[in-house]
Amino acid sequence: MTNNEKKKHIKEAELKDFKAKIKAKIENSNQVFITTHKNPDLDAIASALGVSLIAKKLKKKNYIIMDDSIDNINTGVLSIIDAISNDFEIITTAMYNEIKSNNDILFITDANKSNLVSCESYLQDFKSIIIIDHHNQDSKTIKTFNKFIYPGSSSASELVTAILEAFKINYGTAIANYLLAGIILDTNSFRSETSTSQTLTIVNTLLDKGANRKYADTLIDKTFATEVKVNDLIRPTSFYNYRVAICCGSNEEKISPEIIAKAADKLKEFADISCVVGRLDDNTISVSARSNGKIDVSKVMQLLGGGGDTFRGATKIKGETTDEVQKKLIKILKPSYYIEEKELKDEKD
Ligand SMILES: [Mn+2]
Repeated sequence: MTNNEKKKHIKEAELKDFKAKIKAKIENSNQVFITTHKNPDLDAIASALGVSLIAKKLKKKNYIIMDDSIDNINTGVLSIIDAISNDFEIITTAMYNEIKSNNDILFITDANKSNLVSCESYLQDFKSIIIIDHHNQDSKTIKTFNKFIYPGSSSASELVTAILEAFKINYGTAIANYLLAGIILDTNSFRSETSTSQTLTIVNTLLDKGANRKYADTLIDKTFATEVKVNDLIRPTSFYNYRVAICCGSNEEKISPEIIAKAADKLKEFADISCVVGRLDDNTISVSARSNGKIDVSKVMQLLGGGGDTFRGATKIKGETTDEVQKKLIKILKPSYYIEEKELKDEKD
């Protein structure tokens, strides 16, 4: 395999096959539903909108299912939802329940695990489930033959843009901006190892459609207040062997998952692997982890009940303190763990 091939995740033939498959599935369905992960970010909403465009092109009635309450949705995603509300239909699972038929299909973007999507308890309703995602698969991955999953890819937005191109769908500046924002967010402004030559080719396509890097950037929460919170959170970070950065937030103070994720992104610039632990609510601790690829961070998060891909991972842990979670992380990230894979399994028992 040449270096250039290695940096391309989607093969032309696979894209062509997938396009033919979903075209047939959409055409043979009654209605198309689209969902993404709970607490949607820019990549989630942009990729879901992209799939909606495909269904529209094939003249099929389609809806995006989203159960998150407005107060939990971040400002960038909220401004997109406001802007598109006349052209796309976003519904809750309760509304889905009213309109479902026995010949509907479901697309899931930016997630592949049942526990991450709002319509988890309705998955058996659908005639087909089609997943478009860039996260690793594990035991919770929804079982379906219709998967377009490339864990080495930057984002669901990158994958969906490639599919939109395959369908030769014409879309305007707004959607191009949202997809670009999804890619910028998930690559931490092209700093991540997952931003490949293919990512940049896709970005070119979006720029040709009128996307504007500066505008896309404004959708990403970069307020001064956020920056201060991220900096406060990472102050007590400790560095361990093999350039491991572990940051343990306060056990008393609640902090948003976005801040925890941003802190992990920021710390990764100074380490091979970064893990940030913070309290989400009275009962839940959240961990975000990032890696430059030397260590598969999804394996680390799996040991704590979570998942992700080589470069990004996360988990939520109930009934523990931030300190207890930090101690577990320190233990897991001992260099010996990566010398003896076996030890990983032993520790888990
Ligand atoms: Mn994503």
